[in-house]
Amino acid sequence: MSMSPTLQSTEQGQTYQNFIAGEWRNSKSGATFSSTNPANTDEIVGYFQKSTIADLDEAVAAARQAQPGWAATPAPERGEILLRTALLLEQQREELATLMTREMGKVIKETRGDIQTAIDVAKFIAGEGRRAEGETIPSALNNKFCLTIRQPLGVVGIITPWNFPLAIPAWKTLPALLAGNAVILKPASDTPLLSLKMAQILHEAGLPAGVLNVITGPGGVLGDALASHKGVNMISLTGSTEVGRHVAEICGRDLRRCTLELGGKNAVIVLEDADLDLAVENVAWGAFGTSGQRCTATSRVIVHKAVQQAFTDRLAAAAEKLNIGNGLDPKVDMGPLVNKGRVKAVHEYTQVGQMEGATLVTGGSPLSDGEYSPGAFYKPTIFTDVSPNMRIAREEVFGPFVSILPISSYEEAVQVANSTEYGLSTSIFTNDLRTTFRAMRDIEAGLVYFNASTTGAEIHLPFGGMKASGNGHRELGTHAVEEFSETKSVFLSYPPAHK
Ligand code: UN1
Repeated sequence: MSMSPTLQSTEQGQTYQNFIAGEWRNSKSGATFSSTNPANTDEIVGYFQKSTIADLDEAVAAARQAQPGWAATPAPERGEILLRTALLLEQQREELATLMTREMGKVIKETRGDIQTAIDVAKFIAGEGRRAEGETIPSALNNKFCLTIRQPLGVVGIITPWNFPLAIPAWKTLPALLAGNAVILKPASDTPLLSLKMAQILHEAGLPAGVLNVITGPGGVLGDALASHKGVNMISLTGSTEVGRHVAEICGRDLRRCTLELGGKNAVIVLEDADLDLAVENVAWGAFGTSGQRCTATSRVIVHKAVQQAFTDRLAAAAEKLNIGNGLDPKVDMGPLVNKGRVKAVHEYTQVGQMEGATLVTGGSPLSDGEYSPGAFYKPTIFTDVSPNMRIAREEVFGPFVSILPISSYEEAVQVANSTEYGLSTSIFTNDLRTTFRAMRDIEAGLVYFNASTTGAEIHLPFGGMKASGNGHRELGTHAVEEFSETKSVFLSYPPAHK
């Protein structure tokens, strides 16, 4: 297969193509859009295809054509391709991390982690190719044997966000492929580059043409068309709760399988007996790491009144110490937001917090002077004396923005923690074993941490949220491949012959 040179070099402003049927192709629209560096929006990272429904139709046709052959390939062989992918990703880790920081903004230490997540997923899922694909289960009847087999769904449409430009595309695409599906991947328009890189690497690793197709372009048009396409059997989306509801409605009309990972309003509970320095360190990381742009970011701290002042002072000191700048500089702790639109959106929440009567402790404005002026920077922002009914206590901000809510008991802390529509990740700082076990039971969240940040999920455990943080599915973990498979129950009877 011939590889277009477009992905080989990373000169500023080069044009990238869609990956369809094993080939690099321009969009039929003839139009492109640019992706810029959020630390310096004058720097164009690349131009990408502004794809249309005609391009999507081509991608779906290619996927449908390739899928039966891929499904017929033994699962261990499918796994081998993922293992080779992991090794290629390892070789290119530094180059890919640098590109990701340039395109998305998060600091190089974090983009290395993002690539590492993809490597870990590739290795873990590769091994799934050699596991039994089903169960054998005793029958209730004589002379009967029962088993289950797992089969691919067909073509899976994957829609990914910009905050984990490789990790999330990888953790959806690789299990979908291992299960024998063909995939159409539509990455976020702020960060399409790493998905194209992943396609290139998978094909170098031996993935047949048409099994993975990547198209870039406007989420509204392409997302809706993908979710309603008669040639697509399933949608897997990570994004906002608003977009998730919309996509689920479209899928619902055709009863198309749809798995959603959506927003969060993740809380850290700091009880009276907490190790305050440990709590401060972890809240600073959870709230300001990735500039707060994670679905698992810490955006509320529910803190016992007895330690509220001490905690707030120490957190403010930690926030003010953060070195903000271009994430490629290894001394920088926090990079920009993904674009200037996000800066505006976060700043609106600062104004909402002030109008609602919460106390601004630190931050609360964009950073736009001098070296910051061409970038999308916002100061780490802390509000205290926030009450649970305020919008800044309920709505996902997706920025370096944290609300401190005082409480006076464990019971009140749990009630406040559970009082939003979301249920993704909650952490509790306590040294009391009884409180630990009660919280494990009482917290309404798919991820519950103790004495740690709300971020930092491990790929071999199920990942996902309760309530409006998803629609009841879990990704990753030991059942990652099931999300992308049909299960068939098989009943074999072998009664004695009739004569
Ligand atoms: C997300 O923000 O969409 O636990 C996922 C974490 C990451 C995953 C976040 N590993 O924060």
